[in-house]
Amino acid sequence: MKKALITGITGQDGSYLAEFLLSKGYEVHGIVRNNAIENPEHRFYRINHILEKLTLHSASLENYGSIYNVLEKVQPDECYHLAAISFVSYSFEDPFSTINTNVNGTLSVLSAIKERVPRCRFYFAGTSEMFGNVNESPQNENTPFNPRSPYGISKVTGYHLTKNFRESYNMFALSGILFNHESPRRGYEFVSRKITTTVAKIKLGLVKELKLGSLEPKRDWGFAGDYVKAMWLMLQQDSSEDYVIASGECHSVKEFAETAFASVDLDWKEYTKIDEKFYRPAEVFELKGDYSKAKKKLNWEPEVSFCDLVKDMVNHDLALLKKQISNVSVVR
Ligand code: F7E
Repeated sequence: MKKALITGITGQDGSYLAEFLLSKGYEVHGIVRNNAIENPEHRFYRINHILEKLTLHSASLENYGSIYNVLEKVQPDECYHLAAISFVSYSFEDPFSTINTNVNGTLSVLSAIKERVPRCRFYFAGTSEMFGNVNESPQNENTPFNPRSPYGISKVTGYHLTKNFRESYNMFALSGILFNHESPRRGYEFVSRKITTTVAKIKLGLVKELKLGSLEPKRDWGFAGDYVKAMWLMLQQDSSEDYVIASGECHSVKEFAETAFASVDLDWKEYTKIDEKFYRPAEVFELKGDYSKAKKKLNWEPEVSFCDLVKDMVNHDLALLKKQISNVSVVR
């Protein structure tokens, strides 16, 4: 039985990946922070349904010794390094934590693998934010990086660390350059989930408006469940190479909102307001991925369309809110 170790297992991608690897017969281990163990109900809500099938280890990306100990103990065949400070806006507010966690955390995992399990295959969660301000569209594996945020900079550094360990120590280490990927498990701070949950609240009469920053930026939005399959496929190849994973379509924030409101027969213009507090100091205006290498070499393609993704997220949020409302009435 193959063993996989996932950092960031409690997040959106970690939870889908854990489910996927369990379905493939893997023994799945995850690294979680101590405060997650102290507050399991809140922190483990995405993995509660599979908790009994997982082995969790407490460690911190900021503490090399703790990562080293987990690698030594688990001896995984594959390691998926997904844990990171991933909210771009927050990275402007606290660039020090972002750089520290994302850069030193990646270096810790790579170093521990090199020392204790050099045969372990390593996946680094790269991102389209590494491309930043682009001069060519769509972006592929050869497009130059020009990051526009501390988050993007931290991920470019993680990408180069991964490449450097591959080249220097002959490790099977690669980066998946994933464009935006969403789902009903997405955190509420990201624009997709903020829109779908607020649309559901408006539909149920719980709130009156949706406040957003800039409506013009365009993103290439796919379904997270599709993207974790690509992560796994990358580690099953004969050689370690980097891959762009995307839907190949791009839509503006405005189109996302329009589609979400339309799915419950509401007009986005009546409810959406601009609030400059959500503007970023430096914006990335348009990203669109070219996943042709993944299609050719991994035989991977996205399965969920933009419209279905948005509708699924709204429907999920409607059902969740209705359940919460009925639970409150039962308690009363
Ligand atoms: O913003 C604009 C915002 O925060 C998308 C992360 O997973 O994908 C994600 O990064 C766009 C930006 O995601 C609001 O300015 C407008 O242009 O949902 P987001 P992101 O920054 O694209 C990449 C691939 C990652 O790797 C990241 O970890 O939407 N926007 N109004 C807003 N964004 C937010 N969050 N909130 C607003 O009110």
